[in-house]
Amino acid sequence: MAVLDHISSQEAMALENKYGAQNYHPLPVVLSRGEGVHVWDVEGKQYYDFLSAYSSVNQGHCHPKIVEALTKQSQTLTLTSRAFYNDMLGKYEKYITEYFGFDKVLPINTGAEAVETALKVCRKWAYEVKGIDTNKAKIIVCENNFHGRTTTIISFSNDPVARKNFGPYTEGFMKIEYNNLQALENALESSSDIAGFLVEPIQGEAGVYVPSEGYLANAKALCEKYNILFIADEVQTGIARTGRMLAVDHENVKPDILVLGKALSGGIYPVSAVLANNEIMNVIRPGNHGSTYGGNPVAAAVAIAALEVVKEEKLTENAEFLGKVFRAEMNKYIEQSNIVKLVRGKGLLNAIVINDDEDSDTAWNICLKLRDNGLLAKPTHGNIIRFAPPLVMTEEQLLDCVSIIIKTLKEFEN
Ligand code: IF1
Repeated sequence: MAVLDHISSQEAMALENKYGAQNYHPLPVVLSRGEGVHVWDVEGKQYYDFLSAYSSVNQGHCHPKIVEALTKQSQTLTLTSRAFYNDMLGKYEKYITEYFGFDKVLPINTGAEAVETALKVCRKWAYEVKGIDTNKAKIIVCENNFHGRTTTIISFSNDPVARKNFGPYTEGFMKIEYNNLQALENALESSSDIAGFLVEPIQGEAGVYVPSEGYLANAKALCEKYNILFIADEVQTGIARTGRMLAVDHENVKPDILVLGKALSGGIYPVSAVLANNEIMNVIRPGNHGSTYGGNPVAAAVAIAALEVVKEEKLTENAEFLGKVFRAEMNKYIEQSNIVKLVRGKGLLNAIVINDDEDSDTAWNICLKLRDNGLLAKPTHGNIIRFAPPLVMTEEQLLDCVSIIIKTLKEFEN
């Protein structure tokens, strides 16, 4: 078989199972094309994408403007490394810092790398600006967090699957309950060696867990009171997903360090970024941090286009509007449903909680049926299904999706 020959779903899955490390458990569907809110499998069946590559494809699959930026730049100059200047990076840095209102950006590739970058910046700030004794700095994180898969990040995860047998772990983190301001204040009072508070404005992996109103604003105020950095991991919630440009905008919070990834490229290329003002970012000097591909010209061109699309197509407003429609329609159904307990979320980052145990396979089976009915979603835990379609969806398409979801759920009512 020539490598590029057409293959069936069965053949494609068999190849992945045989030759790929088994670090995922994908839903059995093999995709070969995407456009806007749709993807198609190798047999030509069309689906609505309700995962959007974990909120990366906010701008829709293969957005022509972003693809054009990629194509054009990739025919001109792709990678110089940061050993030299390139003519795209500065333009991008000006664009993204003005877009989000920070003095400086540190460009990098993936979400986990961006979180690592933020942690390093925070620690260096703690020693050089705040004045914490060498190697004493602590960063507060939340229970049930998801910030990526590197050794340091899994060191402060409490998911046994993510961390077991990957030790020894990185020190210097304190874990507190999410959505608990008292726990945050207690932690802040417990030590003068605290450098930062790393938080997801909505916990994604935990099942789209939205904190109480005021949590983020009050947490930020506490951080200010104790002179520690508020680090917002907006890798999943950022870039219009929750009906605001950033999820912290719902509470008018300005993070000290902002972490972005995923939709920063619209799913076209791995692009992530850490933004902060000078008094923080200036602790980073040549040689302190970097990555061969970070800030490459293709990434710069793609990210500018991806951010332009968000504004040009008013994706923030669309996510806010469609999210309300989605939850209202789902709530009407849930009133008379035995199988769905509730829907929660903000904008187009939502989840339904299935009325079954965490270790049941009901959510998985519902996702298989949704697939058969033309809509792709993935369970998180055994009883939660995340719904995060591209933000370029129309109201008519969303209502079509709602009817697919409800029709499917009805097959599971008892
Ligand atoms: C996988 C979840 C989503 C993230 C936040 C950093 C990262 C992520 C808030 C790291 C990544 C992903 C990775 C993905 C599954 C996924 C996920 F279910 F695990 F929680 F989106 F919902 N901060 N989230 O959500 O970014 O290094 O992956 O670019 O396959 O592990 P990355």
